[in-house]
This record gives sequence, C-alpha cells and structure tokens, in this order.
Amino acid sequence: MSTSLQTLAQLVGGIVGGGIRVVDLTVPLEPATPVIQLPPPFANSKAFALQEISRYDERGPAWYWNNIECGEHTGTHFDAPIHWVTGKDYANNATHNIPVDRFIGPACVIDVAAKAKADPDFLLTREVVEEWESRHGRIPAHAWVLIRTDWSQRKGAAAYLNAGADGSHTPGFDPKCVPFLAKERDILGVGVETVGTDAGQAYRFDPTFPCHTIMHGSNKFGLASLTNLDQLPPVGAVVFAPPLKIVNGSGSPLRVLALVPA
Ligand code: 23J
Ligand code: MN
Repeated sequence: MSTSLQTLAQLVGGIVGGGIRVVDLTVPLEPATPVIQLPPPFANSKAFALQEISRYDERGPAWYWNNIECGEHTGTHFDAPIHWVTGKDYANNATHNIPVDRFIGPACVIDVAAKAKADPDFLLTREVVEEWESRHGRIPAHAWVLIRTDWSQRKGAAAYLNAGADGSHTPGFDPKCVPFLAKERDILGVGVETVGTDAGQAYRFDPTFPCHTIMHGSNKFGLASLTNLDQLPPVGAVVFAPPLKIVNGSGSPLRVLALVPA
C-alpha cells in the first residue's frame, strides 16, 4: 500500500473508530444570526432568511425545501482576497477559483480569552504571538491562525456586536501584528470568533481595517464568527474551511470543521 493510501486509511479509521474527534466550528445560520452593522454612509448586508417553497403540501406534496437569502458575509463565513480593494488584482482571488488545497490546513490556536474578557477592545500583538511560538513552535506553512477569545459565548446580537455610539467594541488584531502574520509567516489566513476579522474599533486604526487591508493585500483569507475554539488544542488540529463555489464571490457562509486528536 502506498504511503498516501495508508495515511488516508488511518484518517478514516480515526474518524470512524475514534481517536480523531470532529469539532464543528460553525454558528447556527438563522434570522437571529448577528451580521456586521456598518455605520452610514456605507451599505449593509442582509441577515439570513428562509423562504419556504413547499412543505409536503399542495405546493409540493412529498417534499420540503426553501429558498435562502443572506449576504456572503453572514454567520460563520469565509473572506476571500477579492473582498478587499488591496486583494482585488490577485489571480484566483475569489470563492470559485482559489486552489482548493488552500482551504485545509493545520490550526494554530492562540488563547487570549482571559484578556478579551477583561477588555472588549483587546488587540492581539506580535509579542503575544511570538510568546505563543516560544511555547508551541513556529507557525507552520499553510496554517490557519485562530484567535480564541470565547467571544462566541456571548448570547444575543446586542452582546455579540457590543455596539456603542462610537462603533463596536470587540477584540481583534493590533495593526503591527497583521504584517507579521501575513508577511513573516506563510499562513492561509486568520480566524476569529467575532463578526469580522477586524476589531470593532478598527475603522479608526492606521491603516483602517488593518486585518482586511493587509491579509487580503497579501492574498490571505479570513474566517469570521467561528465558535468552539475552546475545544481545540494550541497545535495538532486540522481545519477544513471550503467556501461555496460562488462565481466571483467575495466570501460565503460555510461549515468549518476541525479534526482533533483525542
Ligand atoms: C465590509 C466592511 C468592513 C468590514 C467587513 C465587511 C467585515 O468584517 C467582513 O465581514 O468581511 S470589517
Ligand atoms: Mn467577512
């Protein structure tokens, strides 16, 4: 048996027989799912909605199905490089043409939950990432860097979006941390538990929205509104995050799964 055939057989054995736990990093997609609220004059995204086509009735006696409506950036979702003006000129930068191997990678989980609980405007610095690397090893090539804030444990859209008169107060990345992750490490992208990959106050940062600006400007991806990051080890999990194949899509809701060694 070839090595790769053996590897896949072991993978299936782990998933079916135990040894490998599959963790769902996705929030439920429903009308109440929080969606980012941009201030005027910016246009906003639709919330999620289901429209029933038929449900075992005169419209379709044996079948139930719905139309769905939502923005690409609704609930647990993928941000493609084309989402931001800085990423618009890369080849294969949209949901339909990104090479599919780039949706799967090892997870580096950086736990800053205690700091985000104490300060909703907490920003992950380069120093905290380097301290994480000193304990868990250098962030490997093709990694998803996931920031555990436990923010997804906040109940209801108001607590989750945490908006004040001056905009949202949610944790994110220090502007100087983003070029380090995007340019000095060879990552797929970053994932967060908040509604977007930038901090709530990032509209006032320099550059504005640094995570979107620099990650997508470096042809990297974003994963927003993740959950269950508290169930992942710092290293050792593998994350699967393939968006819908929307032609010229800037992103899409998706199911994100992690394989975790037991
Ligand atoms: C558009 C404008 C600003 C932001 C976003 C979208 C997102 O967070 C997103 O979902 O990509 S900050
Ligand atoms: Mn997004």
